[in-house]
Amino acid sequence: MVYKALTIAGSDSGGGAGIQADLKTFHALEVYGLTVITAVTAQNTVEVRDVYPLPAEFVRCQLETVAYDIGFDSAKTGMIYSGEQVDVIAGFFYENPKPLVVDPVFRAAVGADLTTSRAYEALKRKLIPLATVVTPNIDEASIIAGFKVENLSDAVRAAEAIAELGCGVVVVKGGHLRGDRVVDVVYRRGRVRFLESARVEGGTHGAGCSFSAAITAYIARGLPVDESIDRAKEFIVDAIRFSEPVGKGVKPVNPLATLYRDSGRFEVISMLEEALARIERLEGFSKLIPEVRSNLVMSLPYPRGSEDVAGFPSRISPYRGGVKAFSKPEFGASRHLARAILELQKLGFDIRSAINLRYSEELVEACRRLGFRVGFYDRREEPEDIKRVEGATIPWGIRRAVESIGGSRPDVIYHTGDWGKEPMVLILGRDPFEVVDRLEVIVKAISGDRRGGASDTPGSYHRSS
Ligand code: PXL
Repeated sequence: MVYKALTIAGSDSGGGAGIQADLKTFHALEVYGLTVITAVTAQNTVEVRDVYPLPAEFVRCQLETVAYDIGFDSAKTGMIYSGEQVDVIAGFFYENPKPLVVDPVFRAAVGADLTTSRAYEALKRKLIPLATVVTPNIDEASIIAGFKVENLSDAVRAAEAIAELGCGVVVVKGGHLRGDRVVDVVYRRGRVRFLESARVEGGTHGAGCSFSAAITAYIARGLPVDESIDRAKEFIVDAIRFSEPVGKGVKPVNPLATLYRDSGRFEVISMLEEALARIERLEGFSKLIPEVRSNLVMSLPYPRGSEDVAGFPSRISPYRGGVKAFSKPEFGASRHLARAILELQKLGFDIRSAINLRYSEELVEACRRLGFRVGFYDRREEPEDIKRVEGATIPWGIRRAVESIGGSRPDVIYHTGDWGKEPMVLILGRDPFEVVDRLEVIVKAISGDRRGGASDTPGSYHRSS
């Protein structure tokens, strides 16, 4: 079964908004995407340099061509440049009714007009009345409703006024209102509902496009409109939170974060199992296991918290001269190591895996000699206000350790303990295989030392730049 959705929007050459955001969103939600392009923009993360609208007749041609052979279960509109284009699109949906999400797009986030005044008059009079859902932000809602929206009750009044134009549901997005929570107004036939979320840090280029595309995709898959809106909200919060810089300006949202996270689950578990097997074969490793025992962890891409980090619930223990884990890896099985790698990722490092080892000067020295970048923090220097917050110690320590090596990517981090706190060494890596590669050279170097000879492992092992 293939579900299909259509987007009618502008192309963003920067890849973050418009057609590009919509297609990523459709496919992330397992919906086949069709595209009717209204305009081509020349833009990046800093500016919209130019806009090249396509003739209304060519918009019609694209619409009729995809509808004739392929068809679609739902559609959305984004940037529509000219009044003639709106006329063509409204004419098409008047003749061929389909679930339609209208996302009014008037200005780019970087501040350029993406439409004409004749177009938004036509949008209001001809297209919005045909819409199943309309998704203005407060600026767009102000323009359509004809008064300035400054707070939540204005947003409700604006939603009411827009609904009067004849559409089904109006979602006035509250992202541009102040406050540490974001509240969207969902209005349908005299009933108001509020959709709340925490305000997340992150880039927002393409957020409106991805949100409306997600609603469209869920509708294409047959979900009721209200549930489609609720799920789209969750989807967009994740996409904003995991936005990544691609240029010097506004970060685009990341509609693929959820998909990559979900698809990484099997790989994370199987890599941990394979890496553990290598550790169990590693002669002399049991001496490196601390009192609290070792754990080996790996996070999913774009982890939300320790629930997205897998490790061994039983930990790794000395066993008959070697080592063993008496459980399979599971998500949520580590708190300490999870906090460490989550903090390292927050600092921008591609470090998704770690193991903890018993501290010794000899071990730290060996790591240095092997050319690893070794960060250090002193737990006795932990400020009182950090101590009081549950779970804050490790992130604080990780930040200190990274500072201790000038902000560069660490390969190893250690601390020498405090009252009741065992000193510990963490070996870090992109994935558990890199961690085990490092363990292998470390174990070899240490046993070489014990035999009295110098290590023959080249320092060039250290791969990160
Ligand atoms: O996010 C609104 C938007 C929609 N469509 C295109 C855009 C933008 C913002 O830049 O460029 C093509």
